[in-house]
Amino acid sequence: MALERTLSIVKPDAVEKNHTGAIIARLEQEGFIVRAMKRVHLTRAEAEGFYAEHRGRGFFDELCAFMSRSPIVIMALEREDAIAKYREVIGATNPANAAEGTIRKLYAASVGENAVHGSDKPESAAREIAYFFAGYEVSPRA
Ligand code: DAT
Ligand code: MG
Repeated sequence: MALERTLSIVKPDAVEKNHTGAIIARLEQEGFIVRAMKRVHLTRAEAEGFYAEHRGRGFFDELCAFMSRSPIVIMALEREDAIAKYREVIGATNPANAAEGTIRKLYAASVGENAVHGSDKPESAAREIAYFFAGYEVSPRA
């Protein structure tokens, strides 16, 4: 498996609880390289654009209100098999179903406020990284 990138977000609930550093430390322990990183407070429209695939679902308004509630920390991460490995490390969407020791099991309170985001497939990772980072920020020389 070649090197791959995934888009990671430490969501408002985890940033508010000061878990950002612990989550990044865990990701580094798991072999992820932080290729790009920033802290931003999304507008509602920016959150809606990011989660456009979920528009029309019952939880969409709640999700976008949550994601624009307070700052988030966004990272482009790199490692072998990054997308699948990252989803393994964060655990199931609903923390009640997440395996012991996963980031969501450790830090998330509910399915709506579940501490972290991760891309689900290569096409999503490419779109999501381009949504938040300019090309020069994630270029091979960056
Ligand atoms: P994931 O973040 O694990 O990729 P997803 O893409 O299915 O999960 O959904 C995106 C986010 O939407 C998820 O992290 C939390 C929220 N969400 C999903 N299902 C929900 C539900 N049934 N109730 C409330 N929020 C939900
Ligand atoms: Mg998803």
